[in-house]
Amino acid sequence: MIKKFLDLGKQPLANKYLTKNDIIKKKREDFYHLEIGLNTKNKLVSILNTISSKKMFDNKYPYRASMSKTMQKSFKDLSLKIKKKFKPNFLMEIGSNDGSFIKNFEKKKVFGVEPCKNVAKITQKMGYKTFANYWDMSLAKKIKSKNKKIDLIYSANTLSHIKDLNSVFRSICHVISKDGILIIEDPSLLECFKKISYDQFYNEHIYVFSLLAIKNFIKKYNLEVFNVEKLNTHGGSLRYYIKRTTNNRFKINRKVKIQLNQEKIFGLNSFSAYLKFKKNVEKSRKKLKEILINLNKNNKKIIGYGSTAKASTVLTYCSINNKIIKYFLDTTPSKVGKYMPGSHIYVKRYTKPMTNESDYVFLGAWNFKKEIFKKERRFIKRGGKFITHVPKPRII
Ligand code: DWN
Repeated sequence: MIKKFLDLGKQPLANKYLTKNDIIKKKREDFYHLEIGLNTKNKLVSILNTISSKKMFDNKYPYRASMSKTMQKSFKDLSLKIKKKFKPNFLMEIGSNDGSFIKNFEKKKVFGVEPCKNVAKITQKMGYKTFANYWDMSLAKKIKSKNKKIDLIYSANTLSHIKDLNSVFRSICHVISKDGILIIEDPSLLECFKKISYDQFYNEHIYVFSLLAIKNFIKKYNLEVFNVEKLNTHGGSLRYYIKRTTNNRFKINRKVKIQLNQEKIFGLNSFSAYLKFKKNVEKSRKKLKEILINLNKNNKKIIGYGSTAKASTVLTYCSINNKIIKYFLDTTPSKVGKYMPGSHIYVKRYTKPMTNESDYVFLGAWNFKKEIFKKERRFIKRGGKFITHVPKPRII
């Protein structure tokens, strides 16, 4: 049974940026009702009104993992760990994006699966075999028939984007060797609740996983989590190391039990924690609106930094548009010169560290605060102020 616990109202598709022409022609934007619910049986948390993958992950997809040093380092460190600990002969990445992970492996030892053709072209041009397809059983059968056995599959911030998780894991089981290892990483529901980072929920994030839910879900595929790592990336993620229950090469690490206990102690097992989160989100919205609207009333200039899918979600939920936030700075070429979905805030190219750009800067990419504050230390030193909504809306 699915119990709804949060309603973030009508939302645009979070990565559907508009061109100047779209704005002039007042192009109709797709909106959907963003409601979030808990599956009381397996504890999976998902959005209730989903958008088709074909509509979300098309050949104009703007996100590039390489736009942050934090993610580049995270993928490099993981590749070294994988080579040392698992020594895979042949591995696959589901959701290879612009190659930030697979580029750390020899071309003949790895291949990618990336449905967004504009993004798949990037790794193909780098010389990496990349299937520009959605991950499903038909692709799994094609891969299995043409490739030697796959002994490691990696997938970051992708499986939580695919509605049919049964097809996902059935297809993984079809291609991975009997002693193969699956490593997935996605935002952590526990961290989302602790940080009140409700912007983790949007059309692309069909699920926000917990270890509890993943453990429950993969049981029917004779899979089990044998290790789990807490990551600071993407606002607090979990990296799950998964094997077949028949694979005795790796013991269950005690970190699995520790994480499960932390999720249970927080209350992810009981609906009251979800209702408490809802209340916290509503308080957060009220406070952020108050800060931004008051600054605007006092004629303070506010810009945004890091035009994220998360930021579009927050700003739409808080009814903040280009009257309050003048523009966003962003490094991603495919976002620059465009307008954010919903708020229609213009995205300006980030070219150099800020000087006296603005009185206040809304931190859209709060998940990269450390990296950004390092880049903008002069702005901060000169008294520049950032505004964040995580964990509580405030000026920092
Ligand atoms: O799950 C998803 C994650 C992995 O990426 C996808 N569904 C979509 C996307 O979500 P997001 O847009 O919230 O991702 P990020 O990685 O938080 O976006 C960061 C944005 O900030 C990028 O547009 C790049 C930009 N940026 C910047 O302008 N200056 C980032 C850094 C670190 C910077 O210094």
